[in-house]
Amino acid sequence: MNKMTEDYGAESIQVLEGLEAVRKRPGMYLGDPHDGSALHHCIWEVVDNSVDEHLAGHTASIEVNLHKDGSLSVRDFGRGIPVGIHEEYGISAAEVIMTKLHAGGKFDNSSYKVSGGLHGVGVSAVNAVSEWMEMTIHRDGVIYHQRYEAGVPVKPVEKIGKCTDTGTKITFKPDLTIFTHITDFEFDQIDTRLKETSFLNAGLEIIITDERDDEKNVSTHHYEGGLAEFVTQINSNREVMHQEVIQINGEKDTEKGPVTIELALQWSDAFSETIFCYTNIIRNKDGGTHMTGLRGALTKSVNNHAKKRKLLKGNSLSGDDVREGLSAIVSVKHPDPSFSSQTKDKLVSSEVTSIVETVVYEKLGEFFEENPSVGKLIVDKALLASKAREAARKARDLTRRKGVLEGGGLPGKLADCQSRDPSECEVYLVEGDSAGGSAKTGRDRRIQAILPLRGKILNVERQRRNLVKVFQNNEIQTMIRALGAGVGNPSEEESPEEGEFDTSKLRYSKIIIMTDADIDGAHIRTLMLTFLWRFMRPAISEGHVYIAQPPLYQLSKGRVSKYAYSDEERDDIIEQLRGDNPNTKIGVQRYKGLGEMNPEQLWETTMNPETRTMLKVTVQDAEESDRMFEILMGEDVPDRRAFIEKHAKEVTNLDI
Ligand code: 0RA
Repeated sequence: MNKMTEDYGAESIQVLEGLEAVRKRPGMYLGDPHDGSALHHCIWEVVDNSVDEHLAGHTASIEVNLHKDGSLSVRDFGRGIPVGIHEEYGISAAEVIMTKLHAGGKFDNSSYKVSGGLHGVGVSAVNAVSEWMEMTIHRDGVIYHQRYEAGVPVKPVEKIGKCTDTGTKITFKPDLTIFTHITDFEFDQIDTRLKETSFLNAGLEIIITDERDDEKNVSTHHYEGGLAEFVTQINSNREVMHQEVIQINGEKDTEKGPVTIELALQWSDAFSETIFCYTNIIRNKDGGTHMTGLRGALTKSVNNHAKKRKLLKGNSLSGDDVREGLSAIVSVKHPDPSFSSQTKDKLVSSEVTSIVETVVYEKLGEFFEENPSVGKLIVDKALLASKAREAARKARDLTRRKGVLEGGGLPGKLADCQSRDPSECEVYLVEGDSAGGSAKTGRDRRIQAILPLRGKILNVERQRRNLVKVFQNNEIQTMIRALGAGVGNPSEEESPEEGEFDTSKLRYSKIIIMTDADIDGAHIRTLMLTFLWRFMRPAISEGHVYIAQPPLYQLSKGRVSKYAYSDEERDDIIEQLRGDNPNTKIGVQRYKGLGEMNPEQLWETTMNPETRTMLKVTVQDAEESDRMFEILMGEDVPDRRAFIEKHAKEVTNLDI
């Protein structure tokens, strides 16, 4: 064995150990491998490298393809990963990047680290959790190629042809011994995220092609307008309060190098607040110091303007009030940022707070000076928000006191469970008294409580300015008292107020919505979710809310009876029951309402914790959920109509 091969071999072993760590603990490097987050993180990791090539000015376009066999490729037209022999490792630099954990940092090459150490774990971590990966590089007129299996190169980098262009293509197939449950790439999630990437990189074109269905699905993103265009798009279904998106740019030199900030913001008539924060093009979903700086500056400058123009009589406006209806993007470029975790969900570099705060306060002040009428609109809206919040607080107190007066506060309609240990208790919110009756009889009364709710509960989305009405509503009061954890989403930055919703006080760890399997049932379920989202959001975001899945059919042959939860399952069971005799005419009962089932059937099919299936309500994206509730449950009819027309063709199971 000559020296060269020996080195190569020794190197491989070390590399293998590095990547073995990722395979053993993928969660530490990439997020949860079971719920789709690590799976999709792999894509962002690979795409980020190509985005870097764009930032360095070498590629205008990135192509992402979802292939039929479950693999995915990312291609750019940049310089191509360097292939020369790496001094330290004695193997091709490209191979080092692909197989060495954090190899990105090893290249102390300023042209590579354009946007400043912005990467997560690097492409090698993705390689580690891939059944196979292939790298193709076009560079210096030559096509280079290398294949890996579970992160291990099958052979050294090879020349496989000639070319006239340049660029890099990485294809990988996730290893399904590592990823479970959610193992398919989700087009919508990829599309949303990469759209965001192209907004943040004005001029970069990203083309996503889903080849998995016979009919290809292609989505192209290319925005010259950058952040301002992003805000315009977020507010596209809303009435804006000023036509022009406010844009703010600033830069400050720090010990670590220059920090630049870019912001775009616009107020609309919405009730929610939408703020997206980024550091070096990476989304920080829990905000951080840039968010703190922005919020501080907003509260200060709106109050300042209100006082100057004598628009304010009483107390200062709170941050929550000022931000009602705001859509904003804040994007920071930092040479050496710190985050609270590997996944970069929150920026913690403390110097950023005052940089953002100073720049925004100054520029927003100028904007209000130049546009006093817009300033007044924003102050007036904040004043309305503040009044609504005050009225809601009073109504909430009243509800609480009334509960106490009526002795312990548990509503009469609640059939409570015996256990007092919330971790094992669950409450069914049931549509209608008759289903409620069956559920009461059929339940496990030790741990299952039943709360029957009458008919359609109030659509709280249409009462955003009239919260008093929400708190006075009977069914809603009943729910608040049964759950026992208060009501009202706590503000993120202000300390929680007495009586605001607090999951640690929940009397049940599972809140299960159980409605009929028909259109009305779906509507009632949506109304309940709307209420929970707007007034008890932590119950949803902390995973306490579930949707019961009652069967759609009972199928019987003689004394054998089976349940089907979908049309497909129904057909399968019919076939199975018929066996060899296609003429057996199987009894099919379609359940329209929970009330059609007797207590035993309800227990057996829907409520028995040992055998039931339930859907857990989760939140991928709080901002998108806000928009969906606004569109689907809010006041604006044309928006809803447009949404329904656009999505009507996706409906597969409609039973009127
Ligand atoms: C290191 C150095 C250079 C380019 C790259 C890496 C590079 C990496 C990736 C990953 C995906 N696409 C990429 N394109 C380029 C600079 C090489 C030079 O100076 O020519």
